[in-house]
Amino acid sequence: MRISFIIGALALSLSAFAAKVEVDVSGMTCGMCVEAITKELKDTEKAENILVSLENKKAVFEEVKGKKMSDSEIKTAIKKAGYEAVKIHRK
Ligand SMILES: [Cu+2]
Repeated sequence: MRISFIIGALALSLSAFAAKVEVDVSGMTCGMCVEAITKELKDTEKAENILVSLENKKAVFEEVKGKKMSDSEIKTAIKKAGYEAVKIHRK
């Protein structure tokens, strides 16, 4: 009973620290761009809850628990889709 409490508390604290990443992306012009970037981020298997906004020119996502995504990995994924990650913010 005590152990399950500890595991529960641990899981809760881990999820509370899921790193949020916000990327300023240049070059997006339409919904296809949004789809291409979403796909490339998804394919890294390190990003979840991916939200790409054409209006805000941003890609926002959370790192998958236990997986770290470096700035260069983010830039590479965005570049693979055909766009540029101008700035990366982490929260
Ligand atoms: Cu497009």
